Amino acid sequence: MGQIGVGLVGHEFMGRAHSHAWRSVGAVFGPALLPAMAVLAGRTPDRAAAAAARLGWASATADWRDLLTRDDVQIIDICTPGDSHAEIAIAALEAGKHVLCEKPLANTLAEAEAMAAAARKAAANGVRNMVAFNYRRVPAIALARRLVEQGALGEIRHVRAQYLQDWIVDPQFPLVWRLRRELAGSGALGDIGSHAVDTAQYVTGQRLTGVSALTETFIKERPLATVSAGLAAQAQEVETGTVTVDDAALFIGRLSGGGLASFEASRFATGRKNALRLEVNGSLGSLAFDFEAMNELWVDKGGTGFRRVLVTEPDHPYAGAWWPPGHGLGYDHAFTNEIADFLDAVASGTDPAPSFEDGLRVQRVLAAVERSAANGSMYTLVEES
Ligand code: SOE
Repeated sequence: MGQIGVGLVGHEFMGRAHSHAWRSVGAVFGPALLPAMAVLAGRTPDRAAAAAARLGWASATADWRDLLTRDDVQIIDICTPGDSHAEIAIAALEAGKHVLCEKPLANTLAEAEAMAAAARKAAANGVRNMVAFNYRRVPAIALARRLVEQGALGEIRHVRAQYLQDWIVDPQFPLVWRLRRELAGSGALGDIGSHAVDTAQYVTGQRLTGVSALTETFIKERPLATVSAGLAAQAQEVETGTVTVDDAALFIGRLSGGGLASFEASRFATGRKNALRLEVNGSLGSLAFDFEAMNELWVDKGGTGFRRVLVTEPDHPYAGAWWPPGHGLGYDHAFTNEIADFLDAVASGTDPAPSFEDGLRVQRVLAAVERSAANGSMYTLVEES
C-alpha cells in the first residue's frame, strides 16, 4: 500500500466526521493508498491545534492556503460552511491537489459552475474531485441503486423524498451560520434538500427536469447568541437577528424518465431528528428507506407488499467490510465508505462519484426550486448540465 497526504479544512461537525473516516479507512478497507493525516486548518491557531490533537492530525495551521504548497498534502478535504467551498476548492485544484468537498457543492449556481469548470480542467491532469453526498454510501441506499439498476422496479413512476429534522423548532435557538444566507447559501433546501435530491437522482439514475416549489421561514428573528433561561425568563431585551434562509422547502417535479417526484426538506418536522426518507414506486415493485432505521431497506415485489431487508449481508454494498450479518452500521460508517471509494478512485486514476459535475446538477435543481418559489411556485425547468 502506498501513502497519500491529506489536509483537512474545518473541524466542526463535518470535520469531525471526516477525521473519523480518515482515521478508520486504512484498518477497515486497506486501500491502495493509506492516508497520512498531515495537517488540519482552522480559523485560529489555538483552536486548530486543539482540534488537530483531538482528531488525529499531525499538525495544524490557521491559514488553509498553507495546504496548497505543502509537499506532504496531495488531497484537500473541505469541511467548511458553503461560503468558502468555491475559493478553497478552485485554489486546491489549481495547485494540483485532489479535492473532496462537503455538500452542497456551493452556495450559488455561479460558484458551482466555476468549481465544476476548475474540476474538469484539473481532471485533464489526473487531479480528482468528489462532493461528499455521504448517504450514497449507506449500504441500504447503495443496495437500492443496485436494485433499480438491475431493473427490479421496472419503469419508475414515483419518487417520494423527504429530509426531516427539528433542531431549530425552539424560537430561542440562536442565529447560527446555517441560518444566514451569506454563509449557508440557503436553509433546509441546500443543507438537507440537497441530500434528498442527490439521493433520489442517484438511486433512480434519473434527473429532475423541472420543479414547482414552495419555501417558508417560520421563525424570522432569532437571538444572536444562546439565551440563558434566566435572561429569557426576565424577558430582558435580547439582541436578535433576521433569519435569511428557508426553514422548509416543498417541491414537486418531473423525472427525466417521465415519472413524478415529490420532495420535502424541513427543519420543523417536530420529532423527526435526521429522517432522510426515500420511496421509489416502479411498474414491477417499490423500495422504501428511512435513515432513522438505516440498516433496513423495505422492498415490494409486484405489489405483494413490503418486506424488510436487513442490509448487513456480505454481498450487500460495504456491509461485508465491517461486521458479520446483523451487527449494523451507523452514520459515521458511510463517511469511511465514502473516503475508501475516493482513495480507490485516486489510486486507480479514475473519477470518483459523485463528482463536482454531479454536485452542479444538484445545485441546478436547488436554483430552480428557489426561482419557482420566488415566482409563485411557477413550474420551472432545471438547467441542463
Ligand atoms: C444539518 O444539521 C446536517 O448536519 C447536515 O448539514 C448534514 O449534511 C446531514 O448529514 C446531517 O444534518
